[in-house]
Amino acid sequence: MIRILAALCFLGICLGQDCVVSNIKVMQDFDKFRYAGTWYAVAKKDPEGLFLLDNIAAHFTIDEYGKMTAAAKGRVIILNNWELCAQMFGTFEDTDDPAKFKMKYWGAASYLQNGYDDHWVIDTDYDNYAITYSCRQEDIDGTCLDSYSFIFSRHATGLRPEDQKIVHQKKQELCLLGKYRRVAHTGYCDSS
Ligand code: RTL
Repeated sequence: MIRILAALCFLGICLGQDCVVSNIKVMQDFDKFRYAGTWYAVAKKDPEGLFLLDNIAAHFTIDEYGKMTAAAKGRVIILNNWELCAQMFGTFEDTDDPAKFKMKYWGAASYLQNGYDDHWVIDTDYDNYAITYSCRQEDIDGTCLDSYSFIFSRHATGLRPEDQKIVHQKKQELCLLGKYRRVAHTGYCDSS
């Protein structure tokens, strides 16, 4: 019996984890004012297609109307072999859930990607780590077919060991454990 329970637990069933996007738990009582400021991506799970490669940092601002905006930078390779530091901008629309935003984004240059993505804050302690998630395409069973996720830190050097434990748990809840790659910070975008 114990073994069967352990096996079910291993499959995620006893964690209440079914990988359905609408069942994903997000940050409770999210406070965008505390989220504001600079975050460095220390790990990411990529979506399909072109994406930010590394040296990714984002600065979130709340304007006088309470609307959140962001400026982000990251190394990209476009047109197969043109490497550059992409300067990106995003505006966030509030939704019924304070931790779930709709993000309109575009690049400083017209040849950079633009789009309209979910921006869900899964968890944060505001001072050290934040985990964001975006599902671009849902399957008919409600699970996600194309997602990306960032592990952000207030420091480019990484996360504290105590935060890594929480992040590991959240990756599992997102059904993305093992799908993240470390994001290098080499100074590539520092001068642009
Ligand atoms: C993140 C933080 C908040 C601001 C913005 C973000 C997303 C940027 C994306 C950029 C993709 C750029 C590409 C350029 C190549 O043409 C969530 C980091 C805007 C998704 C692929």
